[in-house]
Amino acid sequence: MAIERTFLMLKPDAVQRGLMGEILGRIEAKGYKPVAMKFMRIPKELAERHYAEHKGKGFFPGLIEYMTSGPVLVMVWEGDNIIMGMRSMMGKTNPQDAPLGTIRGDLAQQTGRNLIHGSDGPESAKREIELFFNDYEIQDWKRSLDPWFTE
Ligand code: D4T
Repeated sequence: MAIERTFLMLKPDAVQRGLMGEILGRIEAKGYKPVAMKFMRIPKELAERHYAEHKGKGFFPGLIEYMTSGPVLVMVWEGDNIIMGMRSMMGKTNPQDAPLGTIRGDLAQQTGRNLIHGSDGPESAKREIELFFNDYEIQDWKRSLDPWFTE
């Protein structure tokens, strides 16, 4: 068992389309545990730092404009192998390559409106959690249902 934490973000399209409940419901039903949540408008400078690896690419300006166009829900969730588990639940970056049953496969059409971000590995999870949250905003808490999700 590898209990991990991952950074997730419901992007502006998820908020504007009223899909927060639908997406959070899937993550909760899986049994993952929320440890931090914040509803915020990302400043341009923070969006550029978050997506620093894509700076210089053709889609970068549009990506930053989209990500800063309205409020987002940033979160930290915990679970067994959650980083890869959430990547599977989200489906591929391009929703047209994401199978039905995944968040993007069921609910999105285009890469530029793909609803959700999730860290792609332990190092990016650590970097992204630290970029968006202070320690006091992250809750270590026990849930009485935990033993029904993980042995
Ligand atoms: P995020 O980071 O948003 O969860 O996306 P992924 O981890 O699934 O994919 P990514 O880093 O390759 O892309 C980051 C972000 O850029 C947008 N994008 C990407 C885009 O608008 N056009 C493109 O061609 C690519 C590759 C979508 C997600």
